[in-house]
Amino acid sequence: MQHIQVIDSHTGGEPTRLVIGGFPDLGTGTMAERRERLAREHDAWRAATVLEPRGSDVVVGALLCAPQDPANAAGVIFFNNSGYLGMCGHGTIGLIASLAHMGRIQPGDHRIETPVGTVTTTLHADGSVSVRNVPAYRLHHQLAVDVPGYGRVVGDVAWGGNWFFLISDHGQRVASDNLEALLHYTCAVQQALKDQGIRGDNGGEIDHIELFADDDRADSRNYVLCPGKAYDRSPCGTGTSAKIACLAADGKLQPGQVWRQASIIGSQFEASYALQDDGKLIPTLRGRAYMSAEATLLIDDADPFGWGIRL
Ligand code: PYC
Repeated sequence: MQHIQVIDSHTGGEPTRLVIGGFPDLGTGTMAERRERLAREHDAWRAATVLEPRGSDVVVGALLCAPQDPANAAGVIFFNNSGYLGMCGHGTIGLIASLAHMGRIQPGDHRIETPVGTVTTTLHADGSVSVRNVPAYRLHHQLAVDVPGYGRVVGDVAWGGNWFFLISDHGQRVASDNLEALLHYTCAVQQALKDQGIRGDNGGEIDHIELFADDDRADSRNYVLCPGKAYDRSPCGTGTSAKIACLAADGKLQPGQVWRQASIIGSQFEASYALQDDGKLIPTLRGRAYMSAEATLLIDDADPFGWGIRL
């Protein structure tokens, strides 16, 4: 029998399963190097943690790691039902809230190493968490892609810690009673980008598709398709970072100005940005996570689905 210790939380409805013990030792190195090792040699542990029968398509896993730089609070590797993520905004908020729940950190600033760079977080006295993300930027403005079944779709390609295709003019109803149609449309866009060889910098796959609509209680409402065909219940921290980069590039949001991004289920992140001396744009996201479970996952050697249901 294998044992994996986890803490579950959700950030704006999107779950994070923080693995605090039981995974194989990944040794030393950067989080990118350790993510590579996990994917190459121990992927079964990812699958066992987030796939059914223990997990579901919507669960994002976060492996807590010792940081490379002891001055940082922790390292983390994010993963989901289909593979590995770069950064994860809702997951970082969940990680910080979980570390606070475990009594490992107090309110204040805490630096976290991720596979795409180190982010600075703030645990606020009210329990909310701010994340100063890795630099975000827009790579392509109003790029057209031919989407079978839908025709020409125009969107921006931007980096916010993962690669996003952001579409405002989509003709879809971005509402929680229209999830099936939104999934169908965004999966078609995701596939068309892949088939037509449209990628981010360094060949990065544009695996998140983000649709926008007006919202009564926020500056915008989004629907975000994640790799693995699940939609983000939260407003998506890296997706909101990509949005901020596009708004800044269009001159529609000034440094320090607050942008309220609502998710498809109505949860919200507050976002803003600062410009570094080198001109790079650093988004900050603020949100809140709630604890939902402390558990030990069991993998029975005799269980045919013990390492997850892979279809
Ligand atoms: O919050 O950045 C995010 C995120 C990525 C995938 C799911 N959530």
